[in-house]
Amino acid sequence: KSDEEGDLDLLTKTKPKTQRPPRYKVLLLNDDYTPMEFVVMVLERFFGMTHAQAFEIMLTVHKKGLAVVGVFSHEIAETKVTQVMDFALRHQHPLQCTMEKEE
Ligand code: NFA
Repeated sequence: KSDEEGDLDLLTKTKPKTQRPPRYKVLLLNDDYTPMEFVVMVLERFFGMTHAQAFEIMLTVHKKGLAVVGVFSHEIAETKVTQVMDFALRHQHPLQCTMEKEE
């Protein structure tokens, strides 16, 4: 550290922030047509949930309109969204999955 700066940060309590990589919430959205069993299967298959966990989260989405189904790095979150959207499309269900930055 330069002489000019001295230990001012010590007095003013500025603390260098340690950067953490941003995290992304993956959201599942409710709709009127996708079968409940299909949503449960999606949560088991792509988010590693047990059947009981998957059923519980599915019901939350159904009742509240949406739920966070996981929090990941940008790359993993994108992969999850793509996997769910591809799978839903292949089975001709309108299920929607999106991601958003945490905080
Ligand atoms: N609302 C859908 C139904 O009643 C079930 C569903 C749950 C869809 C969660 C999408 C997400 N068949």
